[in-house]
Amino acid sequence: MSTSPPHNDLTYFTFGTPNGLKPTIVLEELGLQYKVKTVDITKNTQKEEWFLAINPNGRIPALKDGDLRVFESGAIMLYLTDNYDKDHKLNYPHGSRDYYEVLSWLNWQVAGLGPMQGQANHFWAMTDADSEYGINRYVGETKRLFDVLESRLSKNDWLAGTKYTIADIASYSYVRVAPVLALELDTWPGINRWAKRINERPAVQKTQTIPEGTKSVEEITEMVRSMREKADVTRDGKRDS
Ligand SMILES: N[C@@H](CCC(=O)N[C@@H](CS)C(=O)NCC(=O)O)C(=O)O
Repeated sequence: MSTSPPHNDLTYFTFGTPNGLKPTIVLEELGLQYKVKTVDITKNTQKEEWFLAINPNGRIPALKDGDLRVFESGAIMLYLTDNYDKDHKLNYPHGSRDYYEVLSWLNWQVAGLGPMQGQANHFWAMTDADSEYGINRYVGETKRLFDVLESRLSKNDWLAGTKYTIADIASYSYVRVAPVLALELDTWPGINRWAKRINERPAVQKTQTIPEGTKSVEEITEMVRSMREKADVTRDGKRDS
C-alpha cells in the first residue's frame, strides 16, 4: 500500500498491561473498528520473529493499519488521533499551543512515569535480588512523579488545556495500577478525582476486558502481593545462608 494513511484496516497487538491499555482506550473512545491480536508476554510471544517485524523492540503494544506499522504506545496514540480524530475529541489541532501541551505531558509519561513506575514494580516484587536500594529509588521517584501530576490536577481538571486528551489517557493507565505498589490514591486528591472521572467513562469501562483474559487491578494487586511474598522468602533465605 503506497497511499498515505489512514487505511481503515486496523489490527492492534496488545496484552493486559498499562502500555497496552493506552491505545485501547483511544481506539474505544474514537469508536473505531479494529481487530485485536493478543501477544502473550508471559509466553514471550513478543520476541517471536513475526512480531519483531512489527516492533523491532519486542514489546507490546504495536499497531498495523494495512501494511503500515506503528510501535511505542505514545506513537500509536498520536497515529490514531492524527488519522482518525478529525473532530479533535482526544487531542488539539496540530501545531496549536494546547497540542504542544499534550505532547509535553505525553512525553513526560512515556519517558518518565512509565519507566520509573515499571522499575518500581520490578524491584517491588519481581526480583529476589536484595533490592531495598532499587525499591527506595524507583518507588520514591514514582511518588515524586505523582506529586508532579498532583501539582497540575489539584488546580485543573485535565492535564493539557481544558479537555480530556491522550495525555490524560497515558498517565491514567499507570495511575490506576498504583495499588500494586501499595500507593493510596487518596494521598493525591487531585489525581484521585481525575482518575475516578476517567474510570467512569463508558469507553474506559469497556477496555477492562480487552484483550480477552485481562486481569482486574484487584487481581493484579493480589498477584503482585504474592510474588512479593515469594521474593521476600527467597531474599531472606539468601541472607540466612
Ligand atoms: N516504551 C514502550 C514500553 C513497552 C513495554 O514496556 N511493554 C511491556 C508491557 S507493558 C512488554 O512488552 N514487556 C515484555 C518484555 O519486556 O519483553 C511503550 O510505551 O510502548
